[in-house]
Amino acid sequence: ICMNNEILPVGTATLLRQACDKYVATFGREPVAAASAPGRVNLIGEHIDYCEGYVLPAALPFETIIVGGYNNTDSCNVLSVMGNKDSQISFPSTEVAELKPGLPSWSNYVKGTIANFPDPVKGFDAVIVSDVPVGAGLSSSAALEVAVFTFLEALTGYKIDPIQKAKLCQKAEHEFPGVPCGIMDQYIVAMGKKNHALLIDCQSLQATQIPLDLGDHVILVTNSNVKHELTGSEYPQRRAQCQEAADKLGLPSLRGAKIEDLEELKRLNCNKLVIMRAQHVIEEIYRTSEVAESLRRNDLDRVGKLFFQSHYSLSKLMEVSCPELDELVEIMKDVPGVLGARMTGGGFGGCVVTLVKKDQVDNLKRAVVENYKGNPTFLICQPNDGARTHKL
Ligand code: GAF
Repeated sequence: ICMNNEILPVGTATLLRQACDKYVATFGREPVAAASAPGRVNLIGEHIDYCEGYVLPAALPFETIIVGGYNNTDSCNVLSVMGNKDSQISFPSTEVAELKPGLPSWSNYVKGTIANFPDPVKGFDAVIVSDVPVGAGLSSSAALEVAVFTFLEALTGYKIDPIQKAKLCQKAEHEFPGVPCGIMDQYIVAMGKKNHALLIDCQSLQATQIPLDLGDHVILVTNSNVKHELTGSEYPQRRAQCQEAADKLGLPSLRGAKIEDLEELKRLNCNKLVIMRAQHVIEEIYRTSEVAESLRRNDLDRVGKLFFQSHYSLSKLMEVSCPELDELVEIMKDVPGVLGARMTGGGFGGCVVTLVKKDQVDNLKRAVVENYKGNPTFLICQPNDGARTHKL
């Protein structure tokens, strides 16, 4: 649903009904199990999860929903109605262990998750629907993995601790789509809390709930609607560079590094790019804790300043921004009521998060629509609960 360039969530009840109707029409029976998992937006702590630092994401009211049931055969049939074209995959339940990545690309998230589900799966039919924007850096992939996993829990009755669930879904993403992601997306998608962001310690995997009660301010998410290809090799490269810095310092990860260590890296003749990545990570870990602290104190001015700093660091040191995201932040920084803005997610396209006064949101949108060269869309971040099952 799109009004004035604003994307509104379809709503759980409507998505569930769509999925159930499609299931009945396709498989000729009523579904018996249903699960959902949301998209997410990261407030700060970017390119930090794989360095074992702090991240601060929130789950969104956009969801991926799966309904289905056993079919008394040994065939697994999954129909996706994401996007405007239906697409179905089928494979024998006896060959789950032999599943391999391949086309269509959405099926990798499904197959990877089924292959990593700890309990044997019997033949089933399922339908997937979603209103999580795809390719926007809002974690449609983690939403799909965690939704599939939660659906399998509902179907089989095999329950698992949500941290383990997040880890298995992360493993699925490493093995099938082949993205060496950190734990942030699967964690927040599995464990998000309504009206809260989670300050996740990616080392201990413990999280603190931070109420996102912003008074007369809101977090606006602006989708640049660009996705640069070429990103395939960039993400693993950043991860490797951060690990190289940690290795040079004799540390398991950059979590343990301090600002002074940058001098040590220079002294060790470390590659310049590696030092830039390390500087981003070390400073961003501090910024993330400080944003959580400032939110608790209700010091939104400080939160905004840290958002801008984070963006410049991602753009200049980590080099994961792109002209369109930089342009959006530049436009936004001069709009009244904007306290801070930064790119969010993996980068090279996707979205900007902006902390802005509620009564200036329309003004901000106008400024963006008039000045941004692309086609922006907007959504308001209203934090949602993480994955859950639904009674049918
Ligand atoms: C992507 C990854 F999947 C996350 O693990 C995280 O590293 C993020 O990029 C950057 O913060 O979403």
